[in-house]
Amino acid sequence: KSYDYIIVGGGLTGIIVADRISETGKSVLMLERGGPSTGETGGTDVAPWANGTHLTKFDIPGVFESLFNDPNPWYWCNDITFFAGCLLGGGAEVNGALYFYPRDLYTDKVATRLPSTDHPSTDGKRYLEQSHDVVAQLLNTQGYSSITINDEPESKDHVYGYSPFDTLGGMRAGPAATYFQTAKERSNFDLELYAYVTNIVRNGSSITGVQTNDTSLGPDGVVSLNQGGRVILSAGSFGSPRILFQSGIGPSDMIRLVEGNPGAAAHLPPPSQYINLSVGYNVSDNPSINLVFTHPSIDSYNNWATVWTDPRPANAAQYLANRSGVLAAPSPKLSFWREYTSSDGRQRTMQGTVHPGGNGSVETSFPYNSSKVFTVTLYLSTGITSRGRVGINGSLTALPIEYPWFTDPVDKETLITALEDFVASVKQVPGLTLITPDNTTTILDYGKFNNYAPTAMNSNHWVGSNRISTSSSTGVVDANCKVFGTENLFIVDASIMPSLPTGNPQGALMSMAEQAVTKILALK
Ligand code: 6FA
Ligand code: ABL
Repeated sequence: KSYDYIIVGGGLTGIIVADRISETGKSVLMLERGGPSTGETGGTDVAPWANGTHLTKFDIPGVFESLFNDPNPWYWCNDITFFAGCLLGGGAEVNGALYFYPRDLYTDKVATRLPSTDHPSTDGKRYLEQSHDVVAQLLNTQGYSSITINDEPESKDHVYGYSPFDTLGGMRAGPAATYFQTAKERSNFDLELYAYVTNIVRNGSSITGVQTNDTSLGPDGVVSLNQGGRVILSAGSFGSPRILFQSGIGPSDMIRLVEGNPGAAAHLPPPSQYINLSVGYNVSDNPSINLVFTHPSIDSYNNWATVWTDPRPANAAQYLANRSGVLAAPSPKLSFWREYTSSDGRQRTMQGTVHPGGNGSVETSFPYNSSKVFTVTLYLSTGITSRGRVGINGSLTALPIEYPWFTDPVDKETLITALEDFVASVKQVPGLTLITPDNTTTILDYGKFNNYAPTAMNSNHWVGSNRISTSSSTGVVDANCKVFGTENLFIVDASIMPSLPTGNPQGALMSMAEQAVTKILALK
């Protein structure tokens, strides 16, 4: 069987692309390397306390933090050195579900398909809000005001609000619960799970199909395009670059690594057909740093340690009864923003996220009560100038070759200023104590990361490794998301986004995917 469109990757953006294209009647195949995720998609990783239901790890928002201490974390991609979800739904199944409408893109379509909520419990009440209230008090002393965040996407200076999520009916939703549900009803839409794409098959600039590991899908595992067909890569910021390298597209040092791998080398086109593009360069991720506080009012919720195996019985019963209560929401409780004008004259945005618990990140010589801690993550977002590079090693593992955080010292200086501003009025909130860093470490020392591992600045928001641009010397795809130097290869995923949005990126990425499909379908 051959197709008009082959979508590689059934993650956050790939599902949207597949749904919107299948809507037109074109034949669409979506190839996803992982298996099912939520109960609705056939996932079976049901919580031990939800026996007899279809409520999996990916359905129950309140088990989010347990994804990071699961003894068998099969859902993380095993050949990427940072967190990425390799299952149907991709990152949207394993993320914190924070969902911000972008301030500068067209989002009506996305918001109609998947509206955000800042009160995910089905009874409309909010739970476990102590850390929200304490930080709101602190921010009030600094001139911030409270807003409903997604009602005013433009407001990103001195504002805070209840964190909004992409849950529906007290369950994790994302594209798998929305766009995928309409796509899968169409007879012109096919999905293959556990289908790993290594490379695209091409004749010079003309793409003829994709190479998979599944020989039931076609001769030697190759799935072919129909005449005039197109391949769209949606394999993510690490996954899409790796497919390009294995297709002879990218910088020569990366293609050389593929040539050195006998299995992969066999699929490379002849060197005369290599396309030299800056694949992997220009990647960015928010630098972030955690502060841990204690306050007598806080319930740290056992640092989320038992939500998967043994949650508080009343909370489990309430969630099972009607998807309400503490477990209907992931950990974040409050989000806030402040704009800075840095010493280079550029505007940079600081974002903060607050969640109860310390997740083992507490380092202090202070005596403190671990049942009363909460974490504030400060990120630097829009306006950052630091960029890194992602690529592969000789075993084809995808990884950062140059870390993207603080390659420009002005980014670092701005985040340190933001940290100092944030803690400046701690004493004005009765009972509030900063415990990491504690009073033996100044914010300046902490913010210089003398004791802070560079990779701890990771935010899992990698964008830009195949950035969209006006020319092949500065980017990988053109304004229609088409890979330079090809006739029918496109990329729509986080890798094309040239710089970070003001908040956690999934809302902006979904909006981007809607726009991208519109452009691709308009192309003759
Ligand atoms: N973003 C938010 O907006 N809010 C959050 O709260 C948030 N939290 C997290 C988080 O807690 C974690 C741990 C992570 C990892 C990310 C978070 N993000 C958050 C970021 C957000 O999820 C990502 O930015 C977003 O998912 C990126 O969307 P993409 O579509 O670009 O990429 P995905 O990883 O979602 O999908 C790629 C898909 O391709 C996967 O399903 C993968 O299995 C598949 N794939 C990859 N290579 C393939 C191959 N060779 N063949 C076939 N399939 C492949
Ligand atoms: C995001 O956007 C980030 O990518 C995640 O790192 C973040 O979750 C979520 N949203 C929620 O804010 C954090 C967890 O809260 C930590 O417990 C965990 O150690 C960390 O991700 C791992 O990167």
